[in-house]
Amino acid sequence: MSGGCDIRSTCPYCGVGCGVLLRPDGDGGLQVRGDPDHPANFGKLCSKGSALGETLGMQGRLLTPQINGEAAEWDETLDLVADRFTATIAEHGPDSVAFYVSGQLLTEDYYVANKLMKGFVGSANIDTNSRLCMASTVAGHKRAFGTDTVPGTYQDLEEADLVVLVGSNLAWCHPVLHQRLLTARAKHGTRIVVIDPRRTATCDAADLHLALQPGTDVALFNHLLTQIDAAGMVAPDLDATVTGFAAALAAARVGDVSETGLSPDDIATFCKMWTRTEKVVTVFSQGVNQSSSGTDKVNAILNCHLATGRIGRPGMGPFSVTGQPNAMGGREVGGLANMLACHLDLENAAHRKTVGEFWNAAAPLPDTAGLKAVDMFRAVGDGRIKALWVIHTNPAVTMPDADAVRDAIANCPFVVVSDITGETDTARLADVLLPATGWGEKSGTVTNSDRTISRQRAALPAPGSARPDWQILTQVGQRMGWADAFSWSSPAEIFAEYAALATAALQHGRDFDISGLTGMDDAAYDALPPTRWPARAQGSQQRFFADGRYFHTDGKAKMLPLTQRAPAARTGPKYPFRLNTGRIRDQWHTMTRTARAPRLSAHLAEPFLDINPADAAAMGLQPAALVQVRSPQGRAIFRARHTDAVAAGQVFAPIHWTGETAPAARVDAVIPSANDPISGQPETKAAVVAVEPFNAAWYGFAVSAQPLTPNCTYWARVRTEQGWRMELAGLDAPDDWEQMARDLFGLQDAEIQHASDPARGTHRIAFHQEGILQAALFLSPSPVIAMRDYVAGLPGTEAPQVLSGRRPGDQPDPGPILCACLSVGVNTITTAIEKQQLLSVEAIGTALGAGTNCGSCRPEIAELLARATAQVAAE
Ligand SMILES: Nc1nc2c(c(=O)[nH]1)N[C@H]1C(S)=C(S)[C@@H](COP(=O)(O)OP(=O)(O)OC[C@H]3O[C@@H](n4cnc5c(=O)[nH]c(N)nc54)[C@H](O)[C@@H]3O)O[C@H]1N2
Ligand SMILES: Nc1nc2c(c(=O)[nH]1)N[C@H]1C(S)=C(S)[C@@H](COP(=O)(O)OP(=O)(O)OC[C@H]3O[C@@H](n4cnc5c(=O)[nH]c(N)nc54)[C@H](O)[C@@H]3O)O[C@H]1N2
Ligand code: SF4
Ligand SMILES: [Mo]
Repeated sequence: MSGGCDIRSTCPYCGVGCGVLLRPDGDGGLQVRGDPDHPANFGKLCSKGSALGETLGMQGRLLTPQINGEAAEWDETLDLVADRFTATIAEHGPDSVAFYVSGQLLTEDYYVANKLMKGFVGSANIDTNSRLCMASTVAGHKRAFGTDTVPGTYQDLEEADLVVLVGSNLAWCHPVLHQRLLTARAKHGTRIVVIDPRRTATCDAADLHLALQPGTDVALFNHLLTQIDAAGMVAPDLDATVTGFAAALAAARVGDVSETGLSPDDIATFCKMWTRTEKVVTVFSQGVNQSSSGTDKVNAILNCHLATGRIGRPGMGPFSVTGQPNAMGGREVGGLANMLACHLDLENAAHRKTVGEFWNAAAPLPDTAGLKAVDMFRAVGDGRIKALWVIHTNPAVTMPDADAVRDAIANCPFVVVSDITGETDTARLADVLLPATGWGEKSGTVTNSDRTISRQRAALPAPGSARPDWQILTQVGQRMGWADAFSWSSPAEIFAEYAALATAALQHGRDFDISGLTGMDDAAYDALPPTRWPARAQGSQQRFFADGRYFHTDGKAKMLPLTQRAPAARTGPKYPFRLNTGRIRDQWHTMTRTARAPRLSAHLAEPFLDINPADAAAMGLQPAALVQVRSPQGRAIFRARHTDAVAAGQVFAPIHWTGETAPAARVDAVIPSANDPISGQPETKAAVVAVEPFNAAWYGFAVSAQPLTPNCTYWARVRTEQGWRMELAGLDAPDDWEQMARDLFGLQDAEIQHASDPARGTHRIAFHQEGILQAALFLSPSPVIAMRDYVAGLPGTEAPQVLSGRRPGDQPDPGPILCACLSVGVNTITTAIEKQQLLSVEAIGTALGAGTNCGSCRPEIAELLARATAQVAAE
């Protein structure tokens, strides 16, 4: 149990929203453990959560405001921001300014940003990265239920007999929830189906993997609806609670399930499992949302749950898992350009009146939606937006058509960026940089995927002169002339106002109810335990839709007639591949925090492109070669990984690398801005691209005790315990490799060792100072062969034999790290499986420790095990 000086808080990464216990280590750092009492995780943490303590520290932190790259005082900086926004609004109108914010903001920050823009600037030009993330779900929920209601809870996944994961890599993206599901399965045999064009770590634990053609989810769920009807599983009293069934079924019957490319057997198996299992939860995520038909995909899933009445009851229902820690909270405060606070609607005059009067708004609230993310950056690009404030997000990397977005930001007359570091692609383009306090230093609330509101609490002092985001926004609001409306002095006061507004909003009969949290004083707010909404002051807390009542004016839910649409971009001879994108286990988005922990970078140290072996062979790609990916929008370079996890004709690349970590591998540079027409969410999982070998004249692998920034065509760097490691490649070989190496490392005078092999064209160069290895560089005309994890551990030691690139003969090579917590490598595991005849993940855990801490790597251990045992069987 928790010790006396632990501070309870919440993990700042994914929407599972795990509780953590923080204990300052007295050295500016924090010890982080899972909170055994938090209802999201009961003490568990994944690899990212367990490594939180290693991501803190002052290196790279933004400590003072900056104006045009020069340190500045807060007062002059805030005056400048307020003056420029005020002047721009006066000259060009309220719609000439915009805020682009984030589902990682705390609810209190978000509330202030939204109030400032919609209530006082008088524009709805505030949008958030949730547009790239949850917008299709929001729109789908509103179409079906009348409100953006997530009806389920985590416990439903544990009580279900069948869990269907659609476009969700739960094992890597919501690891603790995935572990909860697997624990429940061990107890009562839950069956798991994964619907994903790609084989992921989540598939390792699945009974059935449906690798459907990208973007064909509507065809599949439409077909399921027809099978529900054919099996007589339509809820008998459906008309009492749901409208639109007949039309939805008629549209579904027109559909053609063969578009999914799945075998008739698999389709039949899936439909049988679904129709015959009452307790079914359908989890969905970005494979559904990030699509030009994302909202229809959401409704296709909701249709099936509504038709069968499998919603609003324990162990069943549709369940959208949120990505960011406060994606849900942002929806609640109305952070999207088309929403008002507290699940009220911008277009509804009565709703506007309630909010406008409550806020004592300076201007009439805007009655139409503001610019959604993609349109917002287009408007920045064509000069309609003249002042932009970006808070807690990195759009120069993560927006589709990212090069165009980067140029738009660079050319905008006035750009303010609030971040914890100035070293991001977006921050580097700012006129004004505002230092924000980060996780561990700030205080407020977040709402996770199952509507549980949890406190984040500060455990460390603000570094330098950093301030919390809510305070920065408040101080700008005051300076723009609205001191009374922006007068809070703590997050508790903001939350109190927000809860009061939510209570006033209840007159409109929406779902969002936190009336039970009104009137909390500072002490009550400080002590607030995790609380799931509805948190009603009066009435029962029963689950949503249990009584068959929904939020459309007729009190019913709506099923929608849906038609399968292909992704917006079509493959053809010029762009024959379909590019899918997503996440890896141990990195968070643009890596500004996770990449600070060396062990999180050990899992996958370089941006990659997964390509089917048949495609790789047809292209003559050698293993580990670099490939160039081209689309009409731009280019990117990745390391090719040949794997049948992706089908022929499809490729997959991760989203995490940036101008700071691998400038040639920003995947969103090749993604077009093709939006879902209803939600405005861009299709970031189905671009079309050409893939060709990148004809590098040389490849390099470098390790260094000091940070380094090369200038060759391709490089990718990550932190290690001993410094940095990096992959490099260039189109032109330099005349003098030694000089090139000296320049790369900035080591003009260090002692050099150089071994070259003229026959192979390879060079190995090392630099020592006072007998200690500073840096080493391995060069080759083909991909470099070296024991990378071993070499990466050498800087800072004597390492006389570094140029061999190999561990001395008697020591085995553990291979790439698979278990980040206990640093166990792939080779160690496969060798132990073979030599010690280990036959289960548990046995491997007992023998090596791998997978026994956070458990995030257990699916991959299971895959190694499956491969090894298959090999044995074949022998
Ligand atoms: N480790 C880690 N975890 C994270 C994050 C992170 O950065 N790193 N980010 C968080 C955030 S903000 C989010 S939004 C979530 C995202 O969580 P997920 O949605 O689970 O993650 P993704 O990898 O984006 O995409 C999920 C899957 O969609 C599949 N997919 C692509 N196209 C289709 C399709 O047409 N149909 C179907 N059915 N599937 C398709 C992809 O192959 C991919 O495996 O993760 C959260 N958790
Ligand atoms: N191709 C493709 N593109 C995608 C996706 C995809 O699957 N494929 N996924 C999309 C999705 S779902 C999402 S959610 C987005 C995520 O994309 P982003 O939100 O752009 O990525 P992050 O790296 O999370 O950016 C957060 C920024 O906030 C900063 N920060 C950290 N803490 C604080 C703080 O307390 N205050 C302030 N002010 N700043 C702070 C960080 O340093 C970082 O610069 O990417 C989207 N883009
Ligand atoms: S699953 Fe991992 S990343 Fe997500 S909240 Fe929990 S510890 Fe954090
Ligand atoms: Mo997201």
